[in-house]
Parts: sequence; C-alpha cells; structure tokens
Amino acid sequence: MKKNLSLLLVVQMLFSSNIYSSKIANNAEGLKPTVVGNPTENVIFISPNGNDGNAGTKRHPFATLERAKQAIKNNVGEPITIYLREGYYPLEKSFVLSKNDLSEATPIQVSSYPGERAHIIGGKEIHGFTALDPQSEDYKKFEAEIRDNIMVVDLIEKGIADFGNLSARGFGRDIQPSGLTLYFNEKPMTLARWPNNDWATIDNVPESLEGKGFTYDSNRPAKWLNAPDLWLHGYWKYDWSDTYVKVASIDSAGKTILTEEPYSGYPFTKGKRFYALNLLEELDSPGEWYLDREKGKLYFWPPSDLQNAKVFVSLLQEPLVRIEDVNNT
Ligand SMILES: [Ca+2]
Repeated sequence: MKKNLSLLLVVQMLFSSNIYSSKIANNAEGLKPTVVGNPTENVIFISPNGNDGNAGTKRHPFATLERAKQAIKNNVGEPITIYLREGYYPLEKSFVLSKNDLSEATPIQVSSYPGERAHIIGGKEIHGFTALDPQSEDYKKFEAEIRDNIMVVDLIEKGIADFGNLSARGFGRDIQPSGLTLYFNEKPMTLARWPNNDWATIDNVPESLEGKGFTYDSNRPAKWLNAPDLWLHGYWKYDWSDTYVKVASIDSAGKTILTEEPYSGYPFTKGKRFYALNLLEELDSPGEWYLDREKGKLYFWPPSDLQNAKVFVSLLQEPLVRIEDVNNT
C-alpha cells in the first residue's frame, strides 16, 4: 500500500455475533484530553445528546461521526482524537474514512471517552412491543400455556421495510449478511428453532435424495408444512463444516425433507446433526423470536423484563466501519 497517509484508528470491535453490532472499547489510556473550543483543534467530542450544529467540544458535542469527519477534513498535521460519550450510535451506512478525509501524517484515534462505553450500532432501537390480543388470530397461533409470554411489534410501523434475508451461508461460502437479527440488552436472541438447545439427526439418505435431502424420524416437521421460509442449519458430514440450507418441501407421510440449491456443501450424511429455524411454529422458549416478513410483525418471548431493556434490530448490511487507502502505523 502506498504510504501516503498515516492513520491510527484505535477501534476495538467486540463483535457479538455478526457484523451488525459492536462496541468501541475504551482505549484512551495515556491520552490527555483537552477541552477545546474549536473542532479544528485536536480533540472532538460526540454524544448521543449532541447536535451536529454544535462546535464539537466537550460541553457542546456533535451528534454523529459523520459530522466529526467533516470537522477534521481540513486539519493539517495535528493528531486528532475523536471521543464518543456514553451511549448508542445507530448508523444507517458504513462510517468510511479514507485518505481524502485526512491530511497526510495525521493520526486519528476514535475512542469512547475514558471511563465510558460507546456502542456503534448498525440497527435501530425498537420500542412499543405489546402483548398479543386474546381476540386476535395471532393469539391462537401459540400454545395456550405460552401465548401470554409472546410480545409483538410492527416493524413497518417503525419505518423499517428492508429486513434482509436468510441466506445459504456457511463453510466454504462467501461471507454474507445474516438478515435482520434481534438484540436484547446487547445479546443476540435466537431465531425460533427446533430443537431448542439440542440437535436433530438425519435418519437416512436414500439414493434418490442423495445430495438434495434426507429422511427424519420425528413427527415434528409435520407442524412446518405452511412455514414460508424454513431453513436448516447443520453439520451435514463433518463436525467442522456447517451450512444453512433452505427447505424446498417436506413430505410428512414419507418423513422426507428436500432442500434447495446450493444444497448442503458436504453431502447430507446419515446420523449427522441439524436444527430447523425461522419458524413461528417453534417460538416456544424465552429468548426466541420470529419475523413475519410479509406483514413486518416481529414476535418475541423476552428472556427477562422488557420494560427496562434495550432492544435493537440489526439493519445495516455492510460493515460498520470501513477504512480505505490508508496506512496503519
Ligand atoms: Ca423453539
């Protein structure tokens, strides 16, 4: 890489489960933050309560990383620290730094403010879950003993229309976004699945299904015949190679599952393990959720008090932070 720019970006990503959510670690040890009145000086502050019309000072912080980037554009020579105050920073697109945003030999440090935790989130906070209406059709979809635990929210009403998609990702395949994921108090929740904590196993692979499907020994899949977007996640031949496979059809009489291309990668093998996911019919334990993509309704069994929880859905399908054509020294 051409050494035309020295950029030090101190961002430690602690990924929770995928590319959508990260925390910026407090990595400002040794720095002597100065409260400055002019954002062209070397310390810039951003706060969730800030305003991009502010000066970017500790007392009058910016609100966004994009505004901070603008402020440093014409800086010449001085090292710059960008402090994010405690809180959440939802991004609707990648935060991109490139040689065009910086001056030559100007190291940049992006960090949470000492003693605080800043979270850069590629998603949106969700409020307004309600219990299921006992008179509704939804209520009847769940077993009587659990239906009062299920909460629902309309994501379309919240301005969210693109939910992404589940994809045939896994071993040996290109990295792909995983589709919308639900986070509860910073932890990814479980897309409704069966079995809940264990695995099912392939009963057999008849010659006629080789590479494309298998038989099972359970009455459970008979519940899934109307599921619109049913997936399996499995270790189909080796315990080090897993892929996600979309189900094409289920024959509950013949106890057969047929899957879609590109199938499983390493072929389906008798006795190997998998679970089924993305099933409203299997939302039956705390922490599970399901999204009706057609209606935009998200169903969730909260693992603990929802009232005081932070709930986000991931939306961004590109990296949170991208650094282009720079040199890390
Ligand atoms: Ca379940």
